[in-house]
Amino acid sequence: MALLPVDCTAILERFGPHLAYSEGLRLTTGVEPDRIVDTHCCFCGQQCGIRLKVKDNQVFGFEPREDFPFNQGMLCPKGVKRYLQGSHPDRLLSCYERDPRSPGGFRPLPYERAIERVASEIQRIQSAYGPDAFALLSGASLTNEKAYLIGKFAHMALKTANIDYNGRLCMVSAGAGNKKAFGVDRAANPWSDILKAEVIWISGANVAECAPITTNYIWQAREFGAKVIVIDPRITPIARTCDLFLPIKPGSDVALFNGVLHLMIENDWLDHEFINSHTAGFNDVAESVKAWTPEKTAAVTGVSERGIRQAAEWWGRAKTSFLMHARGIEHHSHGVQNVLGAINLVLASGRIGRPGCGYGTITGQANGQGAREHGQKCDQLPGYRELNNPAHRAEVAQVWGIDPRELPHAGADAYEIFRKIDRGEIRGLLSICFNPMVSLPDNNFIRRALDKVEFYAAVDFFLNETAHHADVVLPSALQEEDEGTVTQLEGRVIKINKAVDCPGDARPDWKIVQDLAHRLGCERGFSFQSPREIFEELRRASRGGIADYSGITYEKIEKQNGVFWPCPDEKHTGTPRLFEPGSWNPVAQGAGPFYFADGKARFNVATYTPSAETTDEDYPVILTTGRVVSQYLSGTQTRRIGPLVDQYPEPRVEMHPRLASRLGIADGDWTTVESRRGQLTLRAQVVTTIRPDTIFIPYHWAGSQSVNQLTISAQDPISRIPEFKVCAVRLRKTPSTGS
Ligand SMILES: Nc1nc2c(c(=O)[nH]1)N[C@H]1C(S)=C(S)[C@@H](COP(=O)(O)OP(=O)(O)OC[C@H]3O[C@@H](n4cnc5c(=O)[nH]c(N)nc54)[C@H](O)[C@@H]3O)O[C@H]1N2
Ligand SMILES: Nc1nc2c(c(=O)[nH]1)N[C@H]1C(S)=C(S)[C@@H](COP(=O)(O)OP(=O)(O)OC[C@H]3O[C@@H](n4cnc5c(=O)[nH]c(N)nc54)[C@H](O)[C@@H]3O)O[C@H]1N2
Ligand code: SF4
Ligand SMILES: [Mo]
Repeated sequence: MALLPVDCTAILERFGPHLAYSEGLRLTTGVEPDRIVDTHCCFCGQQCGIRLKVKDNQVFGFEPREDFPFNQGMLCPKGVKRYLQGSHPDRLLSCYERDPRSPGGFRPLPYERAIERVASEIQRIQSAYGPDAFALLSGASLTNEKAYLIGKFAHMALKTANIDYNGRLCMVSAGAGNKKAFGVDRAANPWSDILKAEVIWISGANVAECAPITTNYIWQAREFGAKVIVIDPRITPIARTCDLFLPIKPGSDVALFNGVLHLMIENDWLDHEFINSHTAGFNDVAESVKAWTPEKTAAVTGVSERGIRQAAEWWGRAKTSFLMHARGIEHHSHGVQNVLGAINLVLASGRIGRPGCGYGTITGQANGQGAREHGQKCDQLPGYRELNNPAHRAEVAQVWGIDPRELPHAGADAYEIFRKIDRGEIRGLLSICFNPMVSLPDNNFIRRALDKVEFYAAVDFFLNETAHHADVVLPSALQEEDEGTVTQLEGRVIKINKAVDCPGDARPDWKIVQDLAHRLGCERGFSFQSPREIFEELRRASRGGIADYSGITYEKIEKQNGVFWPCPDEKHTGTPRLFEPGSWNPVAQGAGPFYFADGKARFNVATYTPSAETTDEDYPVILTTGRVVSQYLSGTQTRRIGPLVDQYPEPRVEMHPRLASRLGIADGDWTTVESRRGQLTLRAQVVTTIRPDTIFIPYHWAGSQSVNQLTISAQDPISRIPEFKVCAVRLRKTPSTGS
């Protein structure tokens, strides 16, 4: 079961001679499909519409969907190749249990025996150490139905407080910032509003590589005359086509936002009417940004005063605008402060809730939005309700038919779960759709924790690097092997349709979880026959919550090609623009557009603090990390798709020629990068597109190539997101790989 970055042999053997590319991205084959299934891409949060071609229970090709309003016939390289993972030889087709004597360290296990073994370990651990000693980790690639059921399983069957999901590494800073400022956590506008914006502000988002279809919206807006401002320590592909690029020092965005607000106030580029009628807290924020003069802002951010003034003027004077950000400002130990700083600029301008006046975080994973709404976050219940709120507990307990006192309270976040394992407080772990050995920071610590845990079971369709440490592995379904709903980055709930059956013993996650619940003696509440039945309960459980899906049905999604939440009843068509006057809002009840009792948005003082680890004589260079276009997340899926591997075969250390020459490093040289937590050796990629004080390494690779050996486990105190975007390193030329 070694990871083989090969093209999908089975598919190529079968259909290879017929494969041909034509019309740009469109794949044509000489094979006639039995069926064509309209669905969506399994990868990023944009959820492009895709049409899968199926023959003999195998997906062998695709077409982009012209009819889906978001991508309108476009796809990125990952979407184009996504179906190649389906019949990869590494696909898990049966359950496995650890057995050091078997080849690869695992031996196959019948499904029922695997369920039996996991359930009995859960019972053993929970009766010896208490319910919270067994933890669950889940994921945002899961459909709403799966996310909902996994949350219910944790809270009602296991009764553990300790469930969290991989969105903890992703968008929680944006979520927390949005809740503080707007009372709700969802993109405020549909992406079509980008087209009407005069100024587009992009902070910390490598749009062209990570949200490729969004590039098209931005470029169309440029055609109509929009000015594009990009803030990033690297000249990313979108930055190459922008009108103003601010090469920020990693970790200092909140200072930039405060500096721009300072200039907006000084020049009276404010919407006083909006601030007075629709917001609270402006005066405190105005006071707090007084100190952020252009001189001070420039000194802290490394951006020129001229650049700061230009950005403030364009933003300040615009009539319409769209501000978006992604992990570049969110992956920080002060990620929430960064987000609040960004929102303050939007609120001061008054440009939100109207056509062409928008704001949103670019979500990450397929269901980055929906999977953070239905109860798999460590403090959450369905409908974006809170575990520690007595009214919310009562509402959900009623739907589940239990006493609210049976529900646990908020538990540990995804990283804290590993600290608790290390301390012996958590003894057992089940992960579904999460690969912490690659994706969590300081992953040498994660490995040590995994060595300590008494029992670990993983559910995945590939044996990912964390599952290598498992005692039992259960094979799950690929996205195209089940149906369900997903909520894409605009807040539009869409439908994933089943194209093929699961191979071998693999089955959808919800079935595995339900079988476990049954084996634990929990039949009641876990008797769903289909994702549709789960969705019907989710609708009821979310009714009256902030993320209200109660008026959404599978039929309405098909008919409307997606439904934006909130959608409180079956006659309602959904809410594309969240804060539009007159939009349905369960909290303000007509008092105003924002989700607080008085209907007003909140300005929040956004405080600058340096990153947890700053550079010094020993570790003089900033390391920042992120993505490349052809690879996806921890790489489990895309490192198995040959053509994507060919595009970017191995991680490289991006560095500026000035830094490289100071260290005697030439392009392609082996370079050892070392932090206080670990080291790795990769080839250098010398580029003029990065700040000379910063290096960049993509994180999609495992083992000795994993950059998370170096990163720091500092977390934001509010959102608990790890600081993936800044740590201090030193580097040197190395004669060879050293490995
Ligand atoms: N190709 C591809 N696409 C993806 C994914 C993938 O793995 N591969 N993953 C999906 C997921 S889950 C996510 S979360 C999104 C992520 O999408 P993005 O957030 O756009 O991607 P990242 O590469 O993590 O970081 C974005 C940018 O932040 C910059 N940056 C680093 N530090 C700072 C800083 O302090 N300030 C500012 N302003 N910028 C900074 C980096 O240089 C980088 O260009 O992409 C989604 N789409
Ligand atoms: N250094 C650094 N580290 C980072 C980041 C960074 O920018 N820099 N970004 C962070 C971000 S934004 C994210 S989102 C995380 C992602 O981190 P992870 O969530 O660990 O990454 P994935 O690759 O999505 O891992 C999920 C696993 O789920 C499996 N999977 C996919 N779909 C399903 C499904 O439907 N069911 C089941 N059972 N399994 C499934 C995949 O095969 C894979 O093995 O990484 C974070 N880590
Ligand atoms: S942009 Fe995202 S959703 Fe669209 S094809 Fe690419 S990975 Fe898939
Ligand atoms: Mo993410």
